[in-house]
Amino acid sequence: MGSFRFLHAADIHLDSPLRGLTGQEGSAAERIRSATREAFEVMVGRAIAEGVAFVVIAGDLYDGDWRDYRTGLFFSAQMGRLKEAGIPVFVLHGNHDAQSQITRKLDLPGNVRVFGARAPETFLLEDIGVALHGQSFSQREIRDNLVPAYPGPVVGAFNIGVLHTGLGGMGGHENYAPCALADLVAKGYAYWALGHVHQFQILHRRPHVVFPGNLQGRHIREPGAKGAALVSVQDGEIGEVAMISSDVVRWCLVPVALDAAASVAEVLECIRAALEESVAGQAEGRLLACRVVLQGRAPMHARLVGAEEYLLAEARAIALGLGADLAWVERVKMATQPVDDVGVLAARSDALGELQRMLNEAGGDPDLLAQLGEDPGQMLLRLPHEVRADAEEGSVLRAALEGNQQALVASVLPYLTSRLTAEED
Ligand SMILES: [Mn+2]
Repeated sequence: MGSFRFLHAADIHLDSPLRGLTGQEGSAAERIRSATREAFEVMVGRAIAEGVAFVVIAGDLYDGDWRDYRTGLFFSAQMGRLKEAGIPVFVLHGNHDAQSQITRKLDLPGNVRVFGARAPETFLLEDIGVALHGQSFSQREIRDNLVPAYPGPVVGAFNIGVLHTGLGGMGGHENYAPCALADLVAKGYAYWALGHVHQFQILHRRPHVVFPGNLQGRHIREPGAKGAALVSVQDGEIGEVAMISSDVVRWCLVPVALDAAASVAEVLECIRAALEESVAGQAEGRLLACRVVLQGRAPMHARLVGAEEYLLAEARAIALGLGADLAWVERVKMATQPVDDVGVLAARSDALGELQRMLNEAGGDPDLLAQLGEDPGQMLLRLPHEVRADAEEGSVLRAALEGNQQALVASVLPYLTSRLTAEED
């Protein structure tokens, strides 16, 4: 069997927006708008530079139906680059770009082959002895295990299974085309080129089962380097599986401890230092899209709660001041706590203490809690999956989704308290 390298990518979501980055000022705006395209160009350039034998795209090439033909034209142009370099491309469609989701279509360059959706299809690369097996999604929701219908391995070939799957329901991803790792391992293929889960991971070696992750993170829950898998095969045996980065905007959580900040100026200085450190340590030359998280037992807590808009503007100004295209602040999240805890307040004999005791009791009032759960509960059920999956740990929305009315009431406490105890400027 041959020696060659190939590139395995997935979840390109071409032309989908990066969430939370609207309102960007300056030269980085264009970079953010075109990030998924630029990341794809980086990947294609890398495939050509590395001289890969072929490229596999394991689903969700498109984010959904094209707004116009430009998305398809861009893809064709990139495929043309690979065609010139003599590199074939094998494309499988997933839940986002399932047959039923895409109404527009363009004829593709001759080096591109698309896996059919009615049954598994096999493509052979006879010169290097490779067989690729795959089945595209016909519709968005594939709830059956597709693996049993995939054909057995072609004897004497290097067999690759291409599949878009939630596997067993991993990390907030809808469990489409579910299957077990054991199903894949038992199939007799050498490599499973998976897609759908947006995080690079090698789930099994010999045979290899790999998620390459997406090419470009699209929101704060997709932080860090993103890219594709570059796979080396020597005499039919897999050698290295390397992650190559293709992201042009990198998402990053920036925690800022405010325990020692005693003035607004010192708060801003802490934010500046944290942003500088993140750019130096994590950006690797990319534009860093940051979520600043203010935390700690902060003397400035009461002054900061409710000042999110101001803090966001200041944090963005600081980021822009670091230099051109270095950092952008998506959001400033308030997670500080007051130096005095709730118990101290509740013990006070004044009106504030009374409010605190009242709110404490509200959390134990079954009638109030039941009432809180009813109407919003119905509304929450209608939220799209993406919104529900987006609800962060510890957020008010997450508490509401989990029917945790007690946490909802508790979330009101620190806000009211800090508003009522904030000193006037
Ligand atoms: Mn998917």
